[in-house]
Order: sequence, then structure tokens, then C-alpha cells
Amino acid sequence: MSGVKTLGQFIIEKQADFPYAKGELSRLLRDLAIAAKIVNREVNKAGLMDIIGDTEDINVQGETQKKLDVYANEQFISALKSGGECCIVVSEENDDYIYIDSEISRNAKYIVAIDPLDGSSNIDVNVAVGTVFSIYRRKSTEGKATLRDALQKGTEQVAAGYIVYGASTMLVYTTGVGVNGFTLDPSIGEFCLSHPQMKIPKDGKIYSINEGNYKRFPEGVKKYIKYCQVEDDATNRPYTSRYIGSMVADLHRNIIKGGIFIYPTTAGSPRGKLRLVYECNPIAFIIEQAGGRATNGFSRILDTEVDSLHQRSAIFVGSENMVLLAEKFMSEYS
Ligand code: AHM
Ligand code: MG
Repeated sequence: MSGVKTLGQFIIEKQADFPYAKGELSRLLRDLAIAAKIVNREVNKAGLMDIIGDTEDINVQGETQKKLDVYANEQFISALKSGGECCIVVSEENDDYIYIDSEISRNAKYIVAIDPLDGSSNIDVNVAVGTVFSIYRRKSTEGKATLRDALQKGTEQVAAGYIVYGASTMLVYTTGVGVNGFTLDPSIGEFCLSHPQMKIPKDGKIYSINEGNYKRFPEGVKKYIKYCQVEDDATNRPYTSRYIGSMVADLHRNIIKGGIFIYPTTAGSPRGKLRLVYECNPIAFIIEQAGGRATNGFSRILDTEVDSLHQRSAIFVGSENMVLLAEKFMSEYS
């Protein structure tokens, strides 16, 4: 085990970086990591078990839930309940926020927003899926935490992370002091530091967008896609198109290799598809901490006012220079 640093060891070492270093945030991260391991175990077994397939429930977005979405949601909520550091959970799978009403959680200082299993339509075909989470400090100082505590701007996040259940399972997180990535070693059941101080390249040559929606895109996005496809040696074009349809997996690849991920507004979804609170904000925080850029095509994701738990947003995220150029196309043509 020499030379290996586990997530648990790393979190304890880094506790002094936290603005409120009493150990609660460390314990909260630990709780999330425990649930991630349980979800990972089930995701890995998905092809073997009679767990694949739609349940009859429809989630608040009107989409059919997969059984593993439900399972992942239960696991994360249950880990947060028993950990005692979180008073409110906002989840993609629950219409309303969940107030944790227990003796140990009553004075808890943190709020967690989570998409327990993102990209779940990929499970049936054995393609990577992910979890995205965001952590806020409770603002109210007395009584029960309220909806207002849950509707904080992205700039207020104290930590955010994702787990990608891929060829290997990785947990990547930030507490606002850089981004670190840990790979799950299944033989010892621990996330081990494998990608310290992750930095996204300033430029890249991968663009990730669902081009099937091309005709419904804003003019600026159409023009940017055409720019990516033009041959030009000086700028290394044409770029490569890569789109998995699992935001976490698409993002993770682009962080490592350099690239841009775009989910714009479309004619059918004028506010975008992805959800601000538990998809765009955590991803934007991580990317900015890795040296990249995240906007809605015009302004910074993290500065967006949050009006509702399931609010949607367009997102342009990734290598700084690529996002800047896409924004230029947006301001010129959209
Ligand atoms: P989900 O939260 O219902 O899984 O939806 C989010 C997913 C993202 O992971 C992915 O980037 C996007 O939806 C793909 O959408 P589309 O199929 O429209 O390209
Ligand atoms: Mg999602």
C-alpha cells in the first residue's frame, strides 16, 4: 500500500483548507463516497441482474425512472441521513426538497444537491453513467432549514464533485482549492488519489454536443459547430466530435484531453435541458477550479440566480479558449 493515498486520508489531510474546519464537511464527503461505492457495486452488476428496465414511476421532469436511478437516490439519501451532517437534500428524482428530520441532523450545517444517476439511459447498453453533487452551507441560523437555504447561487458552493462509473470508477471533487481525482481500487474497496490537481487544457480539439438537434440550435451554436468542422492546419481543425450522452463522462474526458461540452437552448427546450442546481452548478464549479470556463453562452453559470429547485440552464463548459470562442459566436449570431 506504500505510496497510495486513499480519499479518506486525503480528506483528513486537507481539512485545514476548509473555511469551517470542524470535520463536518469531511464527514459529509466521506458519506457521499460510501454511497458511491454501494451504487458502483450495483451499476457494475446491472447487466447481470433483473434490475434493468423502467419502473412505472415518472420523475418530476416527466421522464421514466430506471430502477437504478431509484436505487442510487435511496442510497445517497440514506447515507446523508445516517451521517448527520446534512439537513436538506435536493435531488433530481424528488419534486420537493427533502428535509432530514432526525435528532442528529437537526442542527446539521450542510445542504446537498444531487443527481444520483445521471445519463441513466446509458445503463441498458453498458455505457458510463455518473453522479453529480453540490454542497452548500445552510444560511438560516434558527429553526428548520428552508427552501431558501436550498436555492443558493452556484458561487455559494463549498464543495462539488462527480463520480463516473466507467471502465474504472472515479470520484472527482473540489472544495474550492483545486480539483482532485480518485480511482476506486476494487481490490481494497477504496478511492485512491490518481489524478492530483487536475487541470483542463486551455485549448482542445474535442467538441461534445448532440448534433441530432442541430436544426433546433441557436444560430451561434450552428455557426460554432461549422467552425469546428472546417479544415485549418493552423488551428488544428477539424476538431473531433465525441458525445456519449452522459454529461459526467463527456465532461471527464474533456477535462483530461481538452474540449468543450455544449447543451444549448433548443427550439423545444428554450431554457436548456440540464438542471442548474444539481447538474450545471457543480460541473461549473469543478471546471472553473480546474482552470476552465462554464457559461450559458452569455454569462457565468455560477452567477445565475436560482429561482427553483429544478430550473434548467444552457451550458457551454470546458477548455477556456474554446468556450470563449463559442460565446463569441453566440453574441454575434444569437
Ligand atoms: P438525465 O439527468 O435525465 O440522465 O439527463 C441528463 C443527460 C446528460 O447526462 C446528458 O448530457 C444529456 O442528458 C443527454 O441528453 P440528450 O439525449 O438530449 O443529448
Ligand atoms: Mg441528470
